[in-house]
Amino acid sequence: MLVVRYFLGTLRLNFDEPVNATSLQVAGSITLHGDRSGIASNTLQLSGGSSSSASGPQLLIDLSVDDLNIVKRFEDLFSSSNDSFISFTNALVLDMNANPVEEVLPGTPIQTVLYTTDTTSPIVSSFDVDMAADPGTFTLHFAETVRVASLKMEYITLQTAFNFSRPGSSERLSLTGGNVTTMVDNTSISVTFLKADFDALKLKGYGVSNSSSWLTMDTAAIRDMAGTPSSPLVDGVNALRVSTLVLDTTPPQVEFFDLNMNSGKIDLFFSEPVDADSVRVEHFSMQNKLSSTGP
Ligand SMILES: [Ca+2]
Ligand SMILES: [Ca+2]
Repeated sequence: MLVVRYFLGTLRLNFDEPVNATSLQVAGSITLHGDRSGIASNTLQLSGGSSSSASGPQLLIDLSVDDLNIVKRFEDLFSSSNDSFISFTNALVLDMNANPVEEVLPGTPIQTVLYTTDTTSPIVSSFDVDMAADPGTFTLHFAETVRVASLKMEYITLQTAFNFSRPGSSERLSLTGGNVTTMVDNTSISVTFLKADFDALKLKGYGVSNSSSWLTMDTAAIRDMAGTPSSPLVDGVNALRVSTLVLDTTPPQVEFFDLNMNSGKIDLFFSEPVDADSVRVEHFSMQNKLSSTGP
């Protein structure tokens, strides 16, 4: 008699007699199956896992982070008790007299009797910003697989200090949009800024240094594969500083200019925001043909 229980990435195996915990061999022994036939594509042979259980009739096995994130990418593998089956070889574990466990063949896997869903909120563990591209990009990293399509851009606020609310000169911008470039549900998600947001961030001095690049997020900015909403990153509490920042080292370019002979004004239009204080008019020259030296 054997009972499987899957709980937040932990398999609980109940045996009909005590087993020797030191003989446990998870990698290559256990296969997870998404259906009773055990032959469908929604299967995963575990590549690892660990247990701190003592010898006895029950073993708790923590799936490896890699295996768990693969499981979460499936829609139909260990998402409920209906698609939670396992098989294992007799290399899995020995009893107290060194007899191997009776194997359960892949064609007749056993079903979990109790399934507990993933109720742990995903949380951003780190984030990166690239200010060199135009528009730039940012990447959010999570400890678990998240559902890419659930990202709500307007729940994300970038700010130039840990604590925006404290009196000072910090600035912030809540994103109005952005283009997710990550196609498959994963533990990281990359987004290209909207050009308008990106230019506004530059004007606010965001992304000039690590200490001027912070992230805050409202609750439920994204959801994990079980639909559990993400935890917030709160201004002045757990706002997150950028990990890897690529600075803007690309020169601004003049895209076009207007000349008004009545007012005597020239308007210059650049590819990105420029610092008005840095303009040096004496470096401008005007000429009446394409080449000043040509015919
Ligand atoms: Ca979760
Ligand atoms: Ca630039």
